[in-house]
Amino acid sequence: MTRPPRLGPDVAAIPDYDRNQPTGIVHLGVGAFHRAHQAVYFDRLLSQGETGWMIRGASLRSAGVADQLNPQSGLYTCVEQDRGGEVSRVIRSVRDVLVGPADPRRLVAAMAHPDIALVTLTITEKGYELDPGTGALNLDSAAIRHDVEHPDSPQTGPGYLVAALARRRAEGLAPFTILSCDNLPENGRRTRAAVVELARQTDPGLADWIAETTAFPCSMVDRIVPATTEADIEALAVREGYRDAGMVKAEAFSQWVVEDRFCNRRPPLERVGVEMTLDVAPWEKIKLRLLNGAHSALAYLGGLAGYTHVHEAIADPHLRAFVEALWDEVEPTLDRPDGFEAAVYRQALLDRFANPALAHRLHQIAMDGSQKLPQRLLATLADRRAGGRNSPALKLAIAAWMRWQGGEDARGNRFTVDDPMADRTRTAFIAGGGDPDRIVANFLAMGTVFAPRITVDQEVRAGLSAALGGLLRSGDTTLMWPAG
Ligand code: CS2
Repeated sequence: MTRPPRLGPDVAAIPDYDRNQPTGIVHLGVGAFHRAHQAVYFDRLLSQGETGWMIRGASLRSAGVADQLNPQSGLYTCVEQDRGGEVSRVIRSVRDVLVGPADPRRLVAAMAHPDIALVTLTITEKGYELDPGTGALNLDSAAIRHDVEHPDSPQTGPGYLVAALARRRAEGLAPFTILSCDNLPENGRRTRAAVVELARQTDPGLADWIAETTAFPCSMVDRIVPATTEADIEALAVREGYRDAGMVKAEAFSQWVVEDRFCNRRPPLERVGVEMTLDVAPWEKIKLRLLNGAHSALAYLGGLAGYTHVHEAIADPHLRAFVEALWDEVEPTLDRPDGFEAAVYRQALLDRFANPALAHRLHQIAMDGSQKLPQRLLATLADRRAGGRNSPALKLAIAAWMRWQGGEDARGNRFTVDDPMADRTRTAFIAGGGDPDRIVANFLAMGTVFAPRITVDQEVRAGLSAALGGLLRSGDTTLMWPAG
């Protein structure tokens, strides 16, 4: 059998728009989520005849995506997978991919180019170098210290933004709009805090200029994008007759809500289904607490029980009842924007989680829990305590995260905990010597994850200990919650 050709302009039958047009966007963190979300919206916009919104992608760590996409002229396939079947579309909005560490100055120069009006970000929660619990820039981080000492050849997302803005200011150019597309609460405000604070370390005048001139709109992004596997690439090759090392797969559902506050040219995203609004915060909270909160809870509790995928975990009657109880706890903490109906939203989430075609691995979601827990579960718990409400499902989810840090499921299978704080969380777990009170105390002592209003709360402490004690004794962690 001959090997299928690699995807490229001459291989796929691609409907046309002229890709030889100005690049208006630099995107930092060109992973699967960006390729299945923002880049798809911009591809649609360009297909409608809008110009000036091609994307220059950038990786801040490895050359992996550049090696996948550059030989394909930036082209890749987005495969939508639902129960009804699959729909593939070749996405053309990414021109090429730069690799930050290979040549940091080249990336800074690309961002400072006069055509660039917008810098979008999916650098993951940890990429902002903020304390997850407080949102303050982590000035002790080695990467931030590097960027303070070498502002012209940065390593971090905030470092690149500061370097490029400094150059634009020096050259008399307007700043670009900075649009965070990560699952952080008030992601625009947090990005602004990180960038202004970092600039202040080296150039207070620049910090003031950024604070006055640069817009950091908030945005809520939503699409489930499981990691692509080699089997997915093979299956696409069989179906389409070409090999695409950069393919991504996603559910059909996609949502993007963007705060309408730009300081430079603004793409007319409303033409391709993006909701432009003045206040994103209620939507962010709904999504972080209902979708991502349940995702993380299922990852730890379902993962400890030995499940591999989201659709398998949500089919377990105990875990399904647990997720429903968690959502009952979340609901009173939400501000309800017009058009939001909790019952409809929850049912849609259940259907999305149950999608077997995605094969979304719980381990993918379990990653970086120390960065995710504050906005997904801990803030909800704190809000409920302030309202005098008990939260057994939230406590069980948080206790399951603590148990997960031991790196062993309830059946004794070992796994690697993938988290920037894995050493500290593992020590917190091990040093507890199997005593739930001590383990919980060790975790609550981590000020960067747990806000003070949680750590000083004796009722929360006792509830977490009781839940963790049950999890440590249980050979089947799903039984920790009664089936509905
Ligand atoms: C998931 C998210 O991996 C995770 O932590 O919860 O990536 C989730 O799939 C997306 O936010 C859905 O929009």
